[in-house]
Amino acid sequence: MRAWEAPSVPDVGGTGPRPVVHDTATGKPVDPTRGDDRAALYVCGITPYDATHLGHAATYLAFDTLGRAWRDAGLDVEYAQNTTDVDDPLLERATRDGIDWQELAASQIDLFRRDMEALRILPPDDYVAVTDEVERIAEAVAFLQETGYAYSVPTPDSVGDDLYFDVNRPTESWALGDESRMDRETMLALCAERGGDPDRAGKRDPLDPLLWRAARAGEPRWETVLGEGRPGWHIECSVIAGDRLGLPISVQGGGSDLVFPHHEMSAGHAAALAHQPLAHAYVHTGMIAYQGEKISKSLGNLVTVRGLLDDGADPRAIRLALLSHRYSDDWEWFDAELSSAIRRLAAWDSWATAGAGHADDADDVIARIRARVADDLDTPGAVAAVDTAVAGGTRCTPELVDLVDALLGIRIA
Ligand code: 5CA
Ligand code: ZN
Repeated sequence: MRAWEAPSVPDVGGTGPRPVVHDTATGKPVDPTRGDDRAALYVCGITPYDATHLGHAATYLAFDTLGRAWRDAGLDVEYAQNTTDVDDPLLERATRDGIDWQELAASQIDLFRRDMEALRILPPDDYVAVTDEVERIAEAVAFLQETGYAYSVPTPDSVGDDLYFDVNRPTESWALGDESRMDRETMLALCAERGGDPDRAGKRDPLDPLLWRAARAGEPRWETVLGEGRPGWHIECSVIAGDRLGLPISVQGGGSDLVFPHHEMSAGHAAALAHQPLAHAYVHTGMIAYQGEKISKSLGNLVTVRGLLDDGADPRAIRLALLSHRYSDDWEWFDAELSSAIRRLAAWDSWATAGAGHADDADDVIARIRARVADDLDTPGAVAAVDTAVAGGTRCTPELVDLVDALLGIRIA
């Protein structure tokens, strides 16, 4: 599927350090490329049923920064992202609003593309709609069934059986709890909250996730090797990541609400399919709140990128406001975030236009920004390095302007 238009990224002289990122699975900082000159990134995409909110924007911006830092370090980056364009929340929203689910998805994906373009987020090389991959996913599930990782649960009102993944069947590269490091009670609670069905009768373990949902009356369906139905959630990301990037990938990314069950189960499916870990590192962004609660489509406390742009916000200021927080922190959005970013940007712009000060320090500032971004994407540190240069009388050289553009995605002047 078409992604969105790529922003220009200037060529900057020299190279930055290799980025190190925090891996949720081990709790440690790692170089997820393991010294390789290729980096493979998969980031879980949107479920397209409502406008892009600041939480989504912050998450995609964090992985955009990682991609920029890898490129700056001289690596080849391959990036794939899905869009969950068939799933319960999308179907429920379409039914509620009396619109066709495919039209809803198409319009929201379009809006997402425009928001990503406005924010100058680098597009994935492969932007993959789940509805285009159903046959491939069904084949993978059929393979899991043949190899004993999937089992069926009878479904009285449907044309076939649902298929579930057996989390207790051993694989050499995955054990339940490895990626998320959670206890069983927490896992059960999170499953119930995040799309799982721990109480479904007939499962071997309440934690077993759905791999394939047999067709129900009125629901979208595809005719596949498994009969008619549609895929479960976690398997889509395992199959798309493996097919498009090859396993193990360097980083599996998303918000911290995907740690469990989504990334844990995706890793389990990958291990069962390919006897490989899904990723060398699982990297998670913090949750952004608004009005005291995590911003979420289901809660309705949305601050959308579109809304801010329609109110006249400079997209660079939205970007700078988000970059001023550490990607892994949970934080709350206040309207003052934007006004403070606008002020900072004005200071940076007039600094760049003035062209005064000592040019000798510019190389130190470049090195400092590179070091901060490579250190677990410390963008607040990088922003502070620019602030210090602005306040300290460093001259803004063309190289500095390019470096800020290449790493932070903001063109000043
Ligand atoms: N389609 C699935 C992933 S396969 C999904 O989670 N879609 S989503 O639209 O619900 O979320 C898209 C991305 O935004 C996910 O990585 C999610 O973790 C992240 N996200 C959602 N809400 C927030 C928030 N309030 N703050 C930060 N990131 C968020
Ligand atoms: Zn995903």
